[in-house]
Amino acid sequence: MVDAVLARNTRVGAQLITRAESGTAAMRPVLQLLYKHGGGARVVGITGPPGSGKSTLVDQLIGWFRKRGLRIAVVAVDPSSPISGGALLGDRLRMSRHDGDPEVFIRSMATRGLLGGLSKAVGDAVTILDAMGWNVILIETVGVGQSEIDIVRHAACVVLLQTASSGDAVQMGKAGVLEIGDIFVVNKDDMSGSGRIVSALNEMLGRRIDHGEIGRWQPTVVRAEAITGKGVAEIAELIGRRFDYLADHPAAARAQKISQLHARAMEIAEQMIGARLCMEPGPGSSQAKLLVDVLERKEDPYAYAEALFHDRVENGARSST
Ligand SMILES: Nc1nc2c(ncn2[C@@H]2O[C@H](COP(=O)(O)OP(=O)(O)OP(=O)(O)O)[C@@H](O)[C@H]2O)c(=O)[nH]1
Ligand SMILES: [Mg+2]
Repeated sequence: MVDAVLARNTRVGAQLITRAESGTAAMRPVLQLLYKHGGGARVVGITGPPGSGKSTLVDQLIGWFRKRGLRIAVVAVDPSSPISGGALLGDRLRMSRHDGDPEVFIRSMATRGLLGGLSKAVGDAVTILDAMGWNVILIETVGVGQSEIDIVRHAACVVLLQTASSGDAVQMGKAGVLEIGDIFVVNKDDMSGSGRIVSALNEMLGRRIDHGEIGRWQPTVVRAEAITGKGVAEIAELIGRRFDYLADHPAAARAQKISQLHARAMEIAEQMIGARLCMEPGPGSSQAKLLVDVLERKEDPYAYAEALFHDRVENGARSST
């Protein structure tokens, strides 16, 4: 399967992503091999509030990149809804004009049935797609809070969409979402009120510059109409410029990668610890007495939690090494 993926077999690539999603341990050596073949893809996150035009923009970007001969993979992520059929179906429809193009690969991912978190699954999907040699990997995800920020951590360039109607930049600022944007797009510029959001964003980004970030990558605000294609060339060129910037600033690029890899490993470790803790659903025999002590208030729940952690995670680790 690894050979098939390295030979860019998209059917096998899709199968491996499904297996990675289910969190099976058998994927570990596969991912390990594939990771060594990666590193070439430009990974771009596209995020923003529900309905802000992310899929429409992704569709336009696919068209722009295809004209330049690039091979594109898209991961459309829906972390918000447990049964995301509707939204993801919409995504598929909006990108459907690329359906017959073998140089375009579109994959949807939802929370349902995922063990160990969506962000981890997206990381594995990126590992697989990167090894397949796609030039650009676009990750589309709804941007509303921390879990979405985790997802865009897999990207070296983050495009953040806003619209006048979604439009409370202050709210986004509070959620910490503004910090992660490298390129800001005020989409649906055909609708009224986008001027206000452009000024609000520029003002906030200006403050970022005042905080001693001169000489670093300076985010730009672009006005766009994804539906007509207005602003798309500028966005695509800015994405290119972001990667040029990273190539010209290897120390900054390396620091970003290192912190992303650490965050990714923390996510994986957290899942490993969780799996160890839950290997038995109830108390084991050695813990049953302690639980009675908690019941009788001789001990408290923290003491019981520590015992669980000690037995299952610490001792579990020792017995498996
Ligand atoms: N008026 C206007 N409508 C747009 C524009 N861009 C996208 N839309 C419309 O906005 C709606 C939502 O677009 P999507 O591309 O699905 O938005 P999204 O952010 O991917 O939505 P979710 O994935 O559901 O969060 C669709 O009906 C689009 O046709 C634009 O520039 N102007
Ligand atoms: Mg969408």
